[in-house]
Amino acid sequence: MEDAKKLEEFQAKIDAEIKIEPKDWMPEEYRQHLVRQMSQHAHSEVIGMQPEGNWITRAPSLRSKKILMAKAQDEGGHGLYLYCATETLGVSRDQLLNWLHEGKAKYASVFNYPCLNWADVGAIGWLVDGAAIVNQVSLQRTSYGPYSRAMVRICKEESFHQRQGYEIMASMMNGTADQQKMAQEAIERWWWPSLMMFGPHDGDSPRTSNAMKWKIKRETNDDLRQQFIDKTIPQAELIGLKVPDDNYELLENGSYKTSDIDWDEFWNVIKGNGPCNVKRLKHHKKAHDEGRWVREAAIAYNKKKEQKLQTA
Ligand code: FAQ
Repeated sequence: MEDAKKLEEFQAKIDAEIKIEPKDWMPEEYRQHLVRQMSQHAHSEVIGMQPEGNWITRAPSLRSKKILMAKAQDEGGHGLYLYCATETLGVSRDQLLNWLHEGKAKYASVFNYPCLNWADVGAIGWLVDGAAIVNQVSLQRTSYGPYSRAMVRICKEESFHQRQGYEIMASMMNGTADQQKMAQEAIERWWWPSLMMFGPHDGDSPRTSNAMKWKIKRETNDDLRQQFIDKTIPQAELIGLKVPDDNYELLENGSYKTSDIDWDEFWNVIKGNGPCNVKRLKHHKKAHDEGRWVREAAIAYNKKKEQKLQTA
């Protein structure tokens, strides 16, 4: 079949909400767009373990330690589903990780900020996972089958993450004046970086047009950001927290008008100049190098098992 005809059929499938599966024909641009977005999503999950992971040994109770350990493990698991889903597009995991280590692949800018204290752990769960959920619920309807199915599973776990973060913030707001101050300072640190997770304004987002045409993205960056703002401001107010924006205002349609993001800060962090970019990547490379023997041992074990099966 000619490419023009294949392209027409491909778009007709997308328009009819039929999922594209790994063995289906797809335009090379669609494949590359997915490899980029899905692998960056996977890297974000794995790098995202670092800011909170650092607090596992310092969690204030056995209960909170168990919850945080489970959450960090979940994020690692999400990375693995997403790497597997990306591999169905014909790229090896080694290649994906090389792109990350060479600085060619991005990950969510929010993870380049430091997690300074226990209130930050709460703010990450509440705001960062909260923002991730809004985006991922929308991505459950993405056009590529393996990505869409990974999202369904991931969203179930993320909602637990969001609630545990909100619970930390709510208990601190029920605590001493010092704890309340810590919680307020944490929302001030994490509010703007969480809004940045949705990416640039629609008019400045070069990827949105193709992503919407191919139904990779189902809603635009600004629409998703607004959904998050409208959900989150009432949650903050309910427990006595104030978002760090003097100009926010509830409109008659029930939506909030807010100040604009500092886009210079956003692009600067994406270019590698955030407070923790160097540290995050260095830590990932070190963990990857130190884990080489585990990967080699697993491969050798599997080979041995296969040989045994063949000779049995
Ligand atoms: N950070 O044209 P657009 C999580 C880049 S999971 C860094 O708008 P697009 C779980 C963008 O890649 C969080 N880079 O691009 C967790 C592009 O550069 P490129 C991750 C960003 O793809 C919680 C350029 O700017 N979620 O948090 C960012 O249409 C707690 C132009 O942008 C996902 O990845 C940013 N914030 O829209 C784990 C969701 N924004 O690639 C641990 C899937 C933009 O051309 C603890 N991804 N860029 O060189 C998406 O929905 C989209 O890719 C967007 C960006 C919305 C991130």
